[in-house]
Amino acid sequence: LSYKFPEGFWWGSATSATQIEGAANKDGKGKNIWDHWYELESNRFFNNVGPESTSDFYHHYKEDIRLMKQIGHNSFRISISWSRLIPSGRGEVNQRAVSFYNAVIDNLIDNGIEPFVNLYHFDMPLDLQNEGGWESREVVEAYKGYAKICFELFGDRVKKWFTFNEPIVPVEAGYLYNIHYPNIVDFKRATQVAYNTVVASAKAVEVYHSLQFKDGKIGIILNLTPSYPRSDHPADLKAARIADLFFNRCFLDPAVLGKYPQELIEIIKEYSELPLIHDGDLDLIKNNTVDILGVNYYQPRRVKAKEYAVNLESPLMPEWFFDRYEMPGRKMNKYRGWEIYEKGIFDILINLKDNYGNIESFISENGMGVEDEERFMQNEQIQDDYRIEFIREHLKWLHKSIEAGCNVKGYHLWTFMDNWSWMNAYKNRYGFISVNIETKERSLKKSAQWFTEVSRNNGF
Ligand code: BGP
Repeated sequence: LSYKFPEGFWWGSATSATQIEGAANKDGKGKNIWDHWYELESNRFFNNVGPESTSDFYHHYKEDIRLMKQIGHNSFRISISWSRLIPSGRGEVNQRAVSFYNAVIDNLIDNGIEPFVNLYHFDMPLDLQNEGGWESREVVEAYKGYAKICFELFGDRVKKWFTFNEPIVPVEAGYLYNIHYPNIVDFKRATQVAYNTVVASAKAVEVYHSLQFKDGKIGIILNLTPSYPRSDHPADLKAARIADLFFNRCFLDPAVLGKYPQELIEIIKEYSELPLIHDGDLDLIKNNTVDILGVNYYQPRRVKAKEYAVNLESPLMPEWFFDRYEMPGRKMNKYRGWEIYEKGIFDILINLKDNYGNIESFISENGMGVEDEERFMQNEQIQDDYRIEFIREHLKWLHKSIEAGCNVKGYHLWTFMDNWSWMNAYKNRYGFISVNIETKERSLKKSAQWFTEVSRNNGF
């Protein structure tokens, strides 16, 4: 083997409740913002494929876990659907949801697959959104209560917990760029949402640690997007630093170091207002840093200094401070339009080693979305050689980072099987396994077979 990984390396994949479970209106599940938005906008956004059925993991989980085992997974990330477990977000617990998650967790463990469980993957219960969502401190308290219930119900068996997946996404998509529900464009409110999420995460960490589970760890999953400046010119360097502050460090620093970067505070104070901070918050954040960090990595951000002065009449956005830069010659995923830059994974991990105490981490998402993947069907199998190459090249850099001393423990692909996605429905396929959306039939792509060998051999 040219690339041998350390003993016990975590091989697997990740998914989220809303994207795979289906059964969105069944067995007592309450509505979340996605169920609601889908009802409102299905024709416009989702080609009529929605979270109500998607890949129907809810009814196929046994078969899916068998497939996971077959392709060599030793770990798998799910998320719990808050509105399935607690239909109104607080109050009564839905016992059918408890049975479902117990069955999934037990089935994974029985098959030698360690469950990694995330508490929040963009899926606010609708009743709580109607109370203000993440802008409301009562909702933060409701989340704390939900987290505690999850730990108490499943913490005897689940040893890897995550408070949030990509908390920047609801901020950007829901409160800045008008892409996700509640479709608000307001920097000040976005700042409050981001801040309250950090507080909520710290509260969940505090509760988890107070329950003193043996061998358990709790972390957060961040989409760390390295910001590369166009040149060494000080203005470009500053632009890249500011992009990094807004998109990475606003969550990374409080979660891992227990404090916000001063430069970010100064920028926000100068152009907007700091969020509402409650007494004791800053100590809470300081004292409840995470044990482990999941890193989602898809593509870098190429930035340069602004070419033209900001229009001060336009709404405040992070992009006030930098422009995007189309680097000539960059390698693209031609099936989706995202840049592929494998070394980004190494740069992120070296940064964690050098500036974040070499916190224990793993790659919690990385993957390649491809439109119309059926066109690569041959001999009844999707021949996704492009995905094999994509994973292999990222793994090489991951291996290099381990050699360089980075404390990185695993690799999870996004995703196990094709699933419904927030804005693309079933357009971009990411899975090792393809799913026929009509019949729900599962079949292994070529990459699944390749990955089986990699995980069994612990390298390639
Ligand atoms: C990440 C999310 C996932 C997933 C993935 C792919 O940001 O954590 O939920 O959807 O991106 O993105 P998309 O489905 O938009 O192609």
